[in-house]
Amino acid sequence: MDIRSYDMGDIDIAWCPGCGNFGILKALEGALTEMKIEPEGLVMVSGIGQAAKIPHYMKCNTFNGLHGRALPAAVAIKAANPGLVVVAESGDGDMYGEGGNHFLATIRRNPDITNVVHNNMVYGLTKGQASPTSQRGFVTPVQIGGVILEPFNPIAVAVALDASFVARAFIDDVDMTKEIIKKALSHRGYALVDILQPCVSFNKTNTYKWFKDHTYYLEGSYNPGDRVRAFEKAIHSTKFPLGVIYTNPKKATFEGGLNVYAEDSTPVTRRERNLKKLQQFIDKKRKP
Ligand SMILES: Cc1ncc(C[n+]2csc(CCOP(=O)(O)OP(=O)(O)O)c2C)c(N)n1
Ligand code: SF4
Ligand SMILES: [Mg+2]
Repeated sequence: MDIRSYDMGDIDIAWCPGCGNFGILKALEGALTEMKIEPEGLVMVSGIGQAAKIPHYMKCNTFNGLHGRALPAAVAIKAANPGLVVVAESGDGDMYGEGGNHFLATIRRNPDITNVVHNNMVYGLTKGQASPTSQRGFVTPVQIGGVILEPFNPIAVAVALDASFVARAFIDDVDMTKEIIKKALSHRGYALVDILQPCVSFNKTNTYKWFKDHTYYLEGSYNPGDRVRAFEKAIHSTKFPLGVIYTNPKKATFEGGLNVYAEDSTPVTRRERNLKKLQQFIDKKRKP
C-alpha cells in the first residue's frame, strides 16, 4: 500500500496556496499509509469549515456532519462498527466552539477514535472572525477593537478531563506531525491531536513565524504519564509545547463498555436483523 491509496486524482482543492491544511493532509495520509490502514477500513468524519473539507480530498469512507457535530457521529460510527478506524477532523471553531460540548462529552466517553483539530486560531471559511482559540487582542472585521477574552485552552481542558491521549503539533514540521498522528492512531481510546496551522489569508497575526517563535518541542525525558506535570505544560502561557503531552492508557473505551457487546463482539452492523424480535419489543412498548 502506498500514499496513492488515498489519492482522489485530479480534483480541485479549495484551500489557499500556502495554507497549513495541505501539510496536515500530507501528514495524515503519510501516517495512515505507514500504518497500513486501508481506505476501506477508515472513516473520516468532519463538520463544517476549511479544515472540515479534508475528507473531501481523501479516497475513503466519509461522513460530513453539521457544524460542530463531527464528534457524536464519529462516536456512533465507532460504537456501531468497532473494527473501523475512525478519525474526527475539523477546525478550532467547529470542534471547540460550535462543537464544544461534544468535545467535553467525547473526552469523558473515551471512544477509540482520533480527533485531529486544525487550530488556525480563526474562522477561516467565513473569512476571519475570531474563534475560541483566537488570542487576546486579535483584530478582525467583527472584533474591531480586538478580542477581549482569554483563548480557550483545549490541551488544559483535555488534561483536566483526563483525556486518554493529548498531543499538539505544528504543521511547519510535517514529518513530526505525521509521527504524532501515528502515535494517536496507535493509541486505544480517545486521542486529541491539536495541530497549529497558519491561515495565510485571514490570520495575519499567527503566522508561520509567530508559531515558530511561540512553540518548543518537549524534551526527550518528558514523561506524558504525569498528569500534574502535563497540566503545568498545558497552561504554560508564553510558548506552546509540541509532542505527546499526556496519556492515560488505562481508561476503558466507550464501545468496550456497551451492553450490546457484553456477550457478543460482532459489530451491530454485521448482525442479522431479527425483525420478529424487534416487532415484539415495539408491541410490548405500545401496551398501555
Ligand atoms: C450552525 C452554523 N453556524 C455558523 C455557520 C457558519 N460557519 C461555517 S464554517 C464556520 C467557522 C469554521 O471555523 P473553523 O472550524 O475554525 O474552520 P476553518 O475554516 O478555520 O478551518 C462558521 C462559523 C454554520 N455553517 N452553521
Ligand atoms: S482561508 Fe485560511 S484556512 Fe482557509 S484555505 Fe485559506 S489559508 Fe487555509
Ligand atoms: Mg479555524
